[in-house]
Amino acid sequence: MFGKKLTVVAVGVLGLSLLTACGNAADSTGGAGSIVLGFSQVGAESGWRTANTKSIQESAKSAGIELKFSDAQQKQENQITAIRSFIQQKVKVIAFSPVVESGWDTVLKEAKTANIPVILTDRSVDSSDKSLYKTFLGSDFVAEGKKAGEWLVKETASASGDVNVVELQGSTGSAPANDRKKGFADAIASASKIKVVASQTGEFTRAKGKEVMEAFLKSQSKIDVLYAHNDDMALGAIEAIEAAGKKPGTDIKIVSVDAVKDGMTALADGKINYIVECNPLLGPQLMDLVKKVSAGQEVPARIETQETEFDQAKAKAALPQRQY
Ligand code: GYE
Repeated sequence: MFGKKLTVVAVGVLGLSLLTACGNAADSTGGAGSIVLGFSQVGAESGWRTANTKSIQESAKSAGIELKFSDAQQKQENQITAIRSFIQQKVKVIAFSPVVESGWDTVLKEAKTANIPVILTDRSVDSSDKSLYKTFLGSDFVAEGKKAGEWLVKETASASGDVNVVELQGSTGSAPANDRKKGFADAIASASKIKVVASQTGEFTRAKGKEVMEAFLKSQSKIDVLYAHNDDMALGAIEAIEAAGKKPGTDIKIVSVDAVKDGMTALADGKINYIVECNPLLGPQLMDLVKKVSAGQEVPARIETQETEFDQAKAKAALPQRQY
């Protein structure tokens, strides 16, 4: 009984110190001598994000790194507040996955002035001053979009008429939305019959993916293909397509990015046709980088994640071992 009360108090204090800007002037190594890492996450918008958060939390624990985790709920202003709070708390290292690409120079300069190294993970920033962060660990989103486009070019090689594509973009201004759009557009540029007839943000969520697909189905007389910047939006769109009496994967072909379990299941079931993988399990590599930069070691400026692609047969084979 007494023990239980103590736990509640401890959790309360921890919650408070995560929320308050100043906290209790923790030193940079933390009480037990472990490294303190301040991490600002994008939000909880997708299956990818959930897997990414879990990977970061678990690997911090097993690396003995004290993690101060903050969820920005897809808002840049929340991330800027979190980063400022980490600076005030004098964490040893700051890592974050920027919600959008632009507008980071001021807060990154503040971290630099405070001598706190910053690691970008998953998404990057468009700052021209590369001294504002130590490294960027994550995927090549242009390459992902290109792979989706290349698949479509092959898939429709023998189609006689126009191939009408609708596109569900990720969150506006985010690196994966900008880059996946660009990579796809580049890959289909030479195939003149492939036409993107509508393109709108679905904010990387199922709910918005469904809503925007409903609107596309009303406004477009002929949709042959859906290109979704992530699986969650594709899964939402599948609901809209089925509600409109059409068969996803057959009447409307679907290509998406991520390869999370629900996406892979829809692929194996024939409702999605192709998925380009984007690996969310960045935690172990991130903790390794945190240890290196906090020890003042040099790290490569860019570390790219290794990824593959899945068609329906490959998804069926991979699904039993899929962790996320
Ligand atoms: O593809 C999407 C998530 O930044 C790579 O963000 C990440 C993207 C991922 O919401 O599902």
